[in-house]
Amino acid sequence: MNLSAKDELLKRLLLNKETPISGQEFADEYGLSRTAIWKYIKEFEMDGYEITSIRKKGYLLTSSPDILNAANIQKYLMTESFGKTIKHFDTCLSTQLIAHDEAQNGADSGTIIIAEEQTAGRGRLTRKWNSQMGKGIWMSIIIRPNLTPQQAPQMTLVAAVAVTRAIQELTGIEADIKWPNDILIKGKKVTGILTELQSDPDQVKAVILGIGMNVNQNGQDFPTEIQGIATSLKQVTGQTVNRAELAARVFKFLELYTKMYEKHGFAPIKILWEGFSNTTGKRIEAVMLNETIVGKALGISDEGVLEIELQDGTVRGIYSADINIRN
Ligand code: BTX
Repeated sequence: MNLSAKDELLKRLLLNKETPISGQEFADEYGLSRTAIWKYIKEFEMDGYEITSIRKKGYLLTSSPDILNAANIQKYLMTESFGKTIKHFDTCLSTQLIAHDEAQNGADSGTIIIAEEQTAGRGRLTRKWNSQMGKGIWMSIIIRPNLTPQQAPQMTLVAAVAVTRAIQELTGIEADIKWPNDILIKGKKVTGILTELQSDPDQVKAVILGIGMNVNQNGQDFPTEIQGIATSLKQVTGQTVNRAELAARVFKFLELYTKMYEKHGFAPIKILWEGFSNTTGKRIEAVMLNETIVGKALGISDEGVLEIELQDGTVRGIYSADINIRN
């Protein structure tokens, strides 16, 4: 995707902590004047970035107000273990890839891999997840719950409830959950969740929970093909949201609900989930790999399976699908 000159300049400053960015070279590359570059720098400073100007060399970023590193997030942390270890990357292909390696190497439950930008962020079924520099929360959480592989999809619902509660607590906005993994505001996707596993045949070794939250994008920051379906918290609230604080709230609820789930099973999560669901009671179309069915969503079972009543009155349990709401 093409970034604006201003966004590109910020990205280069963020990625080049050692090498100054030459204002003249950048201006030439973008066909701008040096004064235009200087104005961008002043705007970044107004946003809280600290930038040093080195004579004859260029600009160097020395401090950033809104970086998702451990120091910034841990200021807000209210957990026992989630977020105690945070590995932060300016850019990476996908935090899921790094988290899988870390989990394989024995990372503790609650370890977070988080990035400012993903260049190959992924959704389900090899779909792409747009993960623009500095605008969202792109993270993978390693959790080691005591679960069988069959139970693991329930962790998607645990995460969906945690994210929705965190958004509600920090911004006052009540988002909807569309089964199984979309968090929507006014029908547009603000967060996606991807649950992957490392497992033995009868015991999960690690759940790698990928959470992608759109936080501070403006509408035009999204690629055109998703502008109609994606939204960010900034677009909804009209205000810039503190990403580090939001990430810490997600960890708080994720730890709380994971513990609740391990102790009391899925029943309390189901109640919370139903409270946020925009799927239950609706006429829906469930698109699966090999078939599409239409019916009324009755709700989720005690296992987290979506139950759909078909036209002939029979009830089908769906484990994984894309849901389109018909009314
Ligand atoms: P999903 O398969 O349900 O959704 C993917 C679809 O959502 C895409 O095909 C596209 O239509 C749309 N989309 C892409 N990017 C965005 C976006 N930023 N906002 C709204 N809609 C979008 C959802 O998969 C699971 C996404 C998990 C992303 C996290 S980020 C951290 C971790 N690392 C990683 O590579 N993935 C996860």
